[in-house]
Amino acid sequence: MAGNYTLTIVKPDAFGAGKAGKIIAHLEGQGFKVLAARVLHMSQAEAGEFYAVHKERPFYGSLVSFMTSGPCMPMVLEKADAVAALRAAIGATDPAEAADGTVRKLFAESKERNAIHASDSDENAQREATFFFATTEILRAR
Ligand code: 3AN
Repeated sequence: MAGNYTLTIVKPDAFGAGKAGKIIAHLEGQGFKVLAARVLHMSQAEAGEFYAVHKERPFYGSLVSFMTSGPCMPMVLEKADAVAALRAAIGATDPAEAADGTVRKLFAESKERNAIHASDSDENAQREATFFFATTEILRAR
């Protein structure tokens, strides 16, 4: 299934503002299928591990504290060429630079509180999907 799925997270800003339903509807309208979904409030340790790749970046501490500030909604999404398709659908990291019609242009507040996460490679999609979901949960939905 490599290449056909990716991991997204409706982040605490968007989830807390009641935008999860609109974001899911937006993505389903573009042909993404939800294979797995859950709501959780990440611990510092969980968010720190999820974003370990950014450990040396100046915004790491702030990112971890934002991602643990409230519940979020990880989902595994299926579509052909899913990683690239979702990156295009969410838009640039900074909503001020995101193209019209992208999730971040429509729903994000700022470069940090930017509504949604999307895996940036097939390798990370696999790591991130199995960070939140058992492989069986993902396969069962297909
Ligand atoms: P993207 O989410 O577009 O892949 P990354 O991987 O560069 O962006 O950054 C991961 C997350 O870190 C972003 N979604 C955003 O919440 C946060 N972030 C990135 N750059 C900054 C920044 N300059 N200041 C604050 N937060 C940032």
